[in-house]
Amino acid sequence: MKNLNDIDFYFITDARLSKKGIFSDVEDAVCAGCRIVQYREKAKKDEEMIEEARKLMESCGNNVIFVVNDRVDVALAVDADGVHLGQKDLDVADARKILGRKILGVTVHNLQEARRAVEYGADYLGVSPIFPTSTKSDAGKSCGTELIEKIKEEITLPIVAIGGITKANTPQVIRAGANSVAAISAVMCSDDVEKEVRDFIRIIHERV
Ligand code: TZP
Ligand code: MG
Repeated sequence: MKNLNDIDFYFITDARLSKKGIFSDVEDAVCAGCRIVQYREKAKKDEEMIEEARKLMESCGNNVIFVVNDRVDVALAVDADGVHLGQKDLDVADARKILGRKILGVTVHNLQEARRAVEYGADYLGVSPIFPTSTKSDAGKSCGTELIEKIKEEITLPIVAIGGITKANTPQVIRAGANSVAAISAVMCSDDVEKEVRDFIRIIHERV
């Protein structure tokens, strides 16, 4: 069963940083026990994205949530489980209308954005960037784990922390209240994606 309350490590594809390709990476992540995969692709043509998304969705099967970054149209075309949107993408209120009951994740950088995302129907929040990152050039100033604590005080939606996350700083992020962490470079720069994802999942569940 797909349930946002079960997510721990949140896997995001990155064709530029990948060593073995995104299809192999997603298979590895699923094998490692990851419960949510985001297809993130900024450069390809629509039809190629749709083809890739379809293929990745097959690897995710019936138990792993599959969401598409940025592109509501691609998500609908492949009947993905949902979409992840940033503040510069389609507005959350409009996206909710289009998506019906599909999962809607929204990146937030402060408490006001978090409140608005909740009000207009987000299902989970991506809090970003927790630490400095070079993977996303326009990620903005890092908010630290303090923002997770602040959001957690008044919002009950699952929180996915992203930006500069490593195995070493994951305990601090989970202690602050994140339900899940996403890490791109920390996983992609390894030759063994499956092992990295397994390690992250173990660390997330360890008593911290
Ligand atoms: N959104 C906010 S920060 C980020 C994205 C996609 C990049 C995270 O990459 P890394 O390598 O885990 O810092
Ligand atoms: Mg976006």
